[in-house]
Amino acid sequence: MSRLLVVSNRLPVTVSAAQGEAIVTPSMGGLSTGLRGPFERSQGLWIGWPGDLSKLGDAARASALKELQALRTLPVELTADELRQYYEEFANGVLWPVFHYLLDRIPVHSGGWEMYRRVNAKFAAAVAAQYRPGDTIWVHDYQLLLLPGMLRELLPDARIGFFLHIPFPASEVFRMLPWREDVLRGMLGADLIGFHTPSYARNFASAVVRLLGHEPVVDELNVAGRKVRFRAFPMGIDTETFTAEVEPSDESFRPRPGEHLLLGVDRLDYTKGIRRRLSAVERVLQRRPDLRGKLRMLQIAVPSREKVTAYQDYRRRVEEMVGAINGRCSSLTDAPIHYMYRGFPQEQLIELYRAASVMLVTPTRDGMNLVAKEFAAARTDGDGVLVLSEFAGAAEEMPEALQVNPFDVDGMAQAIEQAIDMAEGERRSRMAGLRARVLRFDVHKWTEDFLAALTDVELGAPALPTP
Ligand code: ADQ
Repeated sequence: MSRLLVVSNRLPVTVSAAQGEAIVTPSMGGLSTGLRGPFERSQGLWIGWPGDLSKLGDAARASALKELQALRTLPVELTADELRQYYEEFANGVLWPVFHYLLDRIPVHSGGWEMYRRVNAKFAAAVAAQYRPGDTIWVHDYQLLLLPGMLRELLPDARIGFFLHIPFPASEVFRMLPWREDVLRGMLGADLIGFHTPSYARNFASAVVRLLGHEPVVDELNVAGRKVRFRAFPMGIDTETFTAEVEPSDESFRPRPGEHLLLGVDRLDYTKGIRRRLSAVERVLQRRPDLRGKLRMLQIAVPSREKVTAYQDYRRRVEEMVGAINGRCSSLTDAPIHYMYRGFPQEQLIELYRAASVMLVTPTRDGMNLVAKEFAAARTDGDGVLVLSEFAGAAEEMPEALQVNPFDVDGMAQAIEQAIDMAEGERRSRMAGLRARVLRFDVHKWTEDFLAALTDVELGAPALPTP
């Protein structure tokens, strides 16, 4: 079996310091769970940034490096300046808004490109130093768009896969990026390029035709005599985790009799549509006095990219809005919006998914959105309603959700009312459809399909989760 080299901006472990000691904790992300099987079987290696090791003393640092090695991870250390320009300024400051169609968030002076290129080259050198003929390299996400091209130059015969976890925008939007040709050429260094949905793959094909003049034949391109394939591989979740029984936590949330719990769970990111969602909930409260005191919205926002100004601003605006709505709609005993700015242990998230009457997933754009899938998987009781933005990649596979346009706040409010009023029979039949697909196309199947396509093993017809 070919050894798997996984490359991502972050390693699947977090290094922290406590009383002078380094603590290395594996993180529980979907990606690391999905890759665990092939990674272990192939005795693979994961290459990425380990977090800031600079504050560790010599002994703690040496022990952290030893532990990372034992976990078969290879740290690419980045200086504070590299991190600021490559990650914060360019990847999160420029690429993230362009790829999510948020053109007014693109800074007037987009900085960081040169450093983005240099850090991608640093990753390329780290990968090339580890590479042995026969290895399979799988590069992840928008922080490393140039890496496949750089690797192709260093390792002309390597088998390289690339997966983009965020949307690939329409070519009309993509071409606004000043470095558009370099980015496409970087991606085309791969043998196989994966996207979450067929529409992103089509957008990519159209950008390649328009900007580089390569004509694809179905899902294949010929780039200087080399075959490059691109296709949708919709990512799934670790269903075993989300269908498991969980012990009630100390902090269990129990809706009062007759109370409807509306739930939002997101990274605090301006693409997640949290403000529009809150506004829709307020609209429901205004239109339906009968629901006052019976409707509670729980919004959990996990802190994210706190050093980026746009995220600090967005957090402030969300928090002001929570305060304003509660100021207008609370009674002496009740506030309708319950907001928490922190991460939650997975078991508690599962409990909340199970307690919710309605799950609100309303991003203005989202590559996939795994929360929508986690909610469906967690509903082992077969009940609960998902309100889902049509601009989340997940919408293409989840037609049984109540799909909404987050730019139409009134329409969203109507969908929330429809969800609250929905008869049990309809709730169950919609949920059964959602669950069947989520459980079948899980993260292990995603990994298996991508790696099978990358290693050219034919598994029969591509198994896309078509509704
Ligand atoms: P994200 O933008 O981070 O991922 P998403 O797919 O929803 O978005 O994944 C978020 C993950 O964080 C989920 O697994 C969720 O359980 C967890 N999470 C959210 N809030 C939390 C909280 N308060 N506490 C603890 N955990 C929390 C990017 C893209 C997505 C794409 C994924 C995978 O932006 O579109 O689906 O990668 O490719």
